[in-house]
This record gives sequence, structure tokens and C-alpha cells, in this order.
Amino acid sequence: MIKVSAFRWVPPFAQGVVRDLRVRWALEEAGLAYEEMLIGPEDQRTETYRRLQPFGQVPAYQENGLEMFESGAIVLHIAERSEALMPSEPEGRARTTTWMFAALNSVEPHFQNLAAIDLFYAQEEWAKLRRPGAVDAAKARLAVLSNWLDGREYLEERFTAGDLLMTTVLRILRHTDLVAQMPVLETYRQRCEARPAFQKALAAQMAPFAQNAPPKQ
Ligand SMILES: N[C@@H](CCC(=O)N[C@@H](CS)C(=O)NCC(=O)O)C(=O)O
Repeated sequence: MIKVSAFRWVPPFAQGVVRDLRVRWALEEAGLAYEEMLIGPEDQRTETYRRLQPFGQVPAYQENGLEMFESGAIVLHIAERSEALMPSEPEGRARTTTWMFAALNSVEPHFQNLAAIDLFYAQEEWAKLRRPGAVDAAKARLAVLSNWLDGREYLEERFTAGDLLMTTVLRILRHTDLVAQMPVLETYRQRCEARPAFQKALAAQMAPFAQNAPPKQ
């Protein structure tokens, strides 16, 4: 049975964007059953967990003796076996991996940078100075994506793992209205998130957070 590590609980700002969501979503699209391995801060530094995920993060992935980390690599591994996530012909496969890398390499760092400024450092003087530049960088990437997606339903002719990753990357900006300001992107995000596999994956990530919420002070 496939196992995916996930946090038992995270604060509300992170709920629904923790990166195991990508793996859960890919597994749902592929129709592969899995078990979650819930961890907490106390597990992240243990030798046992670091053997699975050297940085102590989630997700880690186990399948019949195979151990993997990095959500992008895991989604690629799943997509390679599933027509639902990646076409079978070589050009379609190459275009899918192109968009997967674009999501993680050309887009995500800009959005993550803005999210870190807003969610972790908002009160710091340097963050206040840096924020306008970070917003501009995020908007520039959004503009390119919006242009590409104008008149298309997905990044390529059909839904692929590229759309799966890009949607989770767009979600990183959910604390802002930057995506909502761009109707093409907002509609694209909603189209991808309406997929039953996404809804199942999101519900599965959220369920333990409700069960393990710390008592209110
Ligand atoms: N590049 C990694 C990033 C993983 C990552 O940032 N995981 C976060 C949750 S979304 C985490 O475990 N954070 C806790 C920590 O870094 O201690 C991947 O995509 O798998």
C-alpha cells in the first residue's frame, strides 16, 4: 500500500496548501489507494523520518520499498503510470513535464516569496520594503500565465499533471486577491479545483486538522 506523510495539524494559514495535497490529488486522479502517515513536529527531526525526507518536511512517499520525497518528483512518478495525468505519447509526456517544471521552477518561487513575506515576516521593516517588488514579480508571472491560458481550458489540450501542480501553486496566493483579479486564471483555478479528485484530496488533508486542532485558549 502506498503511504504519504502529512502533518497531523498545521495553523489555518497553511491548511489546504500543505504539499502533500499535490500527491494526494495525483493519487486520486490515478485511482491509486493510499494511506496517510500523520506526523508532528516531534517526528520531523527524528533519524527515522529524516531517512524518508532528509529535510524533515512533508510529503514523504513509500511504495513497495520505494522511498521518495519532493512533491514534484512524486507527482511525476505517479503521472508516468497514469494516462489521467500524462498522455502516453512522447510529445505529450514532454509537454506535461515542461509545465510541471514551469510550475515548480518558474512560478512557485515568486509566489512562495510573497507568501513568506506576508505570512511570516509582515511586521519586519525589510519585508515592508521588499513587498512591492515581490508583488510585481508575482504579477508578472500571473500575467504570462493568464495570457497563455486565454482561450484554453488547460495548459495543454487536456488536463495533465502540469495543471495539477500549477493549481496548487496558484493556491499559494490565496491570502491575496492577485489571482481573483485575473478572470482567466480565477476560472482556470476553479475549473481544476472542481475536479472530484481535487475535492477528495483536499478533504483528506483537512480531516486530521479538524480532529487534532489544539484546544482553544
Ligand atoms: N520542495 C518540497 C517542499 C516541501 C515543503 O515545503 N513542505 C512543507 C509543508 S508545505 C513543510 O514540511 N514544512 C515544514 C518544515 O519545513 O519544517 C516539496 O515540494 O516536497
